[in-house]
Amino acid sequence: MSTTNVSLDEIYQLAYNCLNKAGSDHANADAVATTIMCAERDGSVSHGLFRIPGYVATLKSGKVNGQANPQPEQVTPALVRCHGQNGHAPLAIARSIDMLAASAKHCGIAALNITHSHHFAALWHEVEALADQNLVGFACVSYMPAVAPAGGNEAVFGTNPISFAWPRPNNTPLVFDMATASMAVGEVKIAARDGHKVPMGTGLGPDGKPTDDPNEILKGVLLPFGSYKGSAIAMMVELMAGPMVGENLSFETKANDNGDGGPPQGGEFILAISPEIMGGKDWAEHAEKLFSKLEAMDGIRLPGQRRHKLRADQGPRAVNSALIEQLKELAQ
Ligand code: NDP
Ligand code: PYC
Repeated sequence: MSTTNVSLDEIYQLAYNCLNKAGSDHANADAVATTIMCAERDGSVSHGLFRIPGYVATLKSGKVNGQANPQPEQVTPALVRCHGQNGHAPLAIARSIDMLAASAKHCGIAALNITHSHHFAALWHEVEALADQNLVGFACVSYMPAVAPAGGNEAVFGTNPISFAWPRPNNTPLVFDMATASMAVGEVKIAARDGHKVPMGTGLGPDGKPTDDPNEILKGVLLPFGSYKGSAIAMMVELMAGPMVGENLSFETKANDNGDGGPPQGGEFILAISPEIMGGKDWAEHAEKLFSKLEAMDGIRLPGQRRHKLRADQGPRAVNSALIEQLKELAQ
């Protein structure tokens, strides 16, 4: 694969220019371009610049409102709601996180429901923003059917990621962020683009048979991670990011989508918890006992550590050259 070195500023600017040219106003283009730059910076390549053609397609098709002006509202002391005004999700999230954090610091636990927004990003952004305020964060979002429930071969669930962050004062937080599918669609697409196989168990081809060919899986279905256990968690996400927040299930989302290839409309559920109110003053010290034990073991690393190590390097990132050329055209 041919790559081009691009600085973090250039990544942000290229993303911003593509979105702005396609109709996003400054606030919306800035919020999405920031998540794209952070994804590339942290090595979340499947949710970095790779996603820009999809974001642009939704602006061009008119599915997404590039002028969305989402305003979070305090529904109860422990519940914040934000109608995304059919915009891309990053602006609604960015504008709502501080209200959610303040609610959790007051009540001990608080939730944020985001509706009518289009999520196409890695899910660690929102929970890390909570951990930065010494709060525990949990988030989940649904998608469109891409994953067969355990035992089946027909897609019903989205790739339905969940993310979790635990704050570590004076350290980077403990964060995991994972599709409840064996692999995110974005990762399967990157493997197909770069000519790599994927592990057996990732998905089934259109004939319903297991395969390690990402192109066949993209025509067939993904499998949930961990068989029926991952399938149950994917189902939980359908409910928590759907009916629980007043939004669609993945199969309903697909029925309403215009097929432009970009993010569909959906809901997101985010939970924030104050470990100090919940567990007492020594919460951080106590948790460190677990992290020290894990870090002392051979072959173990904490989730999130790969990204945080990459983040420390502020230098240029090697990005697929054909993608850069495609984005330069979109930005013109
Ligand atoms: P991965 O399987 O690559 O990683 C999942 C998690 O496991 C990460 O937190 C990762 O940490 C951690 N991890 C990986 N390897 C190890 C290891 N050896 N030891 C300990 N921890 C490890 O991610 P997915 O393919 O499941 O998802 C990729 C991205 O796709 C996510 O950011 C997700 O949010 C996004 N996505 C977004 C969707 C949406 O609708 N917006 C839908 C589906 C997915 P680390 O990062 O440090 O490697
Ligand atoms: O990679 O599965 C995925 C995905 C879906 C929506 C955004 N990313």
